[in-house]
Amino acid sequence: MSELPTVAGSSRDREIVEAKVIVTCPGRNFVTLKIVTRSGITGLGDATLNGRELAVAAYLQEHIVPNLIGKDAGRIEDTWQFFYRGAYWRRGPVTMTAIAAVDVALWDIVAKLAGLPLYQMLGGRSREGALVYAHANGRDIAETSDEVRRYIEMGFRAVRAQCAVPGLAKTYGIASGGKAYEPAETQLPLETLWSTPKYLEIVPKLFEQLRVDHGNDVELLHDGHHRMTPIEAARLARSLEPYRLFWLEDATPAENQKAFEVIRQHSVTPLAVGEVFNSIWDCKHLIENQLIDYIRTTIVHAGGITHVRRLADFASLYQVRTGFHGATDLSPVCMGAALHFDTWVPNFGIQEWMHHAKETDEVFPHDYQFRDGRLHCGESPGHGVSIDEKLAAKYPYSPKQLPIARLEDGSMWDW
Ligand code: KDG
Ligand code: MG
Repeated sequence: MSELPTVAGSSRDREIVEAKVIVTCPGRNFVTLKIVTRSGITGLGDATLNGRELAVAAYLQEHIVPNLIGKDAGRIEDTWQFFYRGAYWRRGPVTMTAIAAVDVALWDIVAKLAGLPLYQMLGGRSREGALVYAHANGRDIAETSDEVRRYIEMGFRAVRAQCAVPGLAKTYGIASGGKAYEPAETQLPLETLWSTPKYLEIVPKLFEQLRVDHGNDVELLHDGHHRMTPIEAARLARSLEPYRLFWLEDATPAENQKAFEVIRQHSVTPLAVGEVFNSIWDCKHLIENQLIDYIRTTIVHAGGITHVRRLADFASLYQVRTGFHGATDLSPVCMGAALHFDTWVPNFGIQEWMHHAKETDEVFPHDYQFRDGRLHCGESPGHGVSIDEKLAAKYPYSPKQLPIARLEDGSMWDW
């Protein structure tokens, strides 16, 4: 191919000469792909798949890195197609997370070469900042309400609220021992007990009290963590209608997408789903049948900016808006890329933001900043997130997995 010099350098300057997989645990585990071009520009992509980190690290190391060396970093689309179509084995969380890491790192490089913030490469700014929601949780309704107040006082306009379920020893998403809650806490999965009848008793009472305590201005959200059957989810969605939720998330496991028709038939509470989806094919039926209002599929777990842009454009045809997953197990690199995407995407809804630990923020210095209830992605070229590799090396990988749920009779239950 001819050497056409451009503002962004020649294809020789853009040649990938190094690709490195960095695994680190500053507060929790993260996998990061760093790509370096001949001209010395570096790009970073998040490759973290909570509890299955080393599967993606090995996929990258063994199957992707050897194919990257010598490629032109400017050929983002072709590289995406190479790894997606070329692998024969399409989709799935491990593959799509690995492809996402490459894709985000390449977008980072190309934006740096152009000297532009990444959102500018996507089509420019559509809004001043990305509305974010924080996580409030508590051991009872009063404590959860205090937490909601604390976030409102910090300037948040949207808060997700989760409350411990009376009669259950431990509820996922509720902090223990005064620490912030962390999705994956133990080396082997912690076995917890679950009761949907008990859960369905407390949740409407929680939101009734939150509206009494905080009025109607704040947006309130809730996550069902895929634990209900379709008719239980419909009952909850209907019972929450007076409290005007921004969304009810992951009401049922989403393999059975017909379930959303049942919920829709009974309720006008907006529905969000998709943090475990990996491709546009997982979302297609729900979106084109208008069974959901927000799609949560993220850049890191669904093939990167290149694929999620396609998904968001498709969703826009049906007035479905984005609401990207942003728990602590998605690294600051993913958050930086997501915020540039959020700054551009026309059908933006909201962005989740669970604060990372101090050590995580130190290993991944970033441009994004919180102001007036929104996150602002920053203006430096690329996605605005870097890595301190020396510091990262001080935090070796420490295996951790998500808890599992069993019913009170011992049967395994859904996430
Ligand atoms: O890895 C799983 C967590 O990210 C997830 O359980 C958190 O549901 C979650 C959320 O909405 O942030
Ligand atoms: Mg969730």
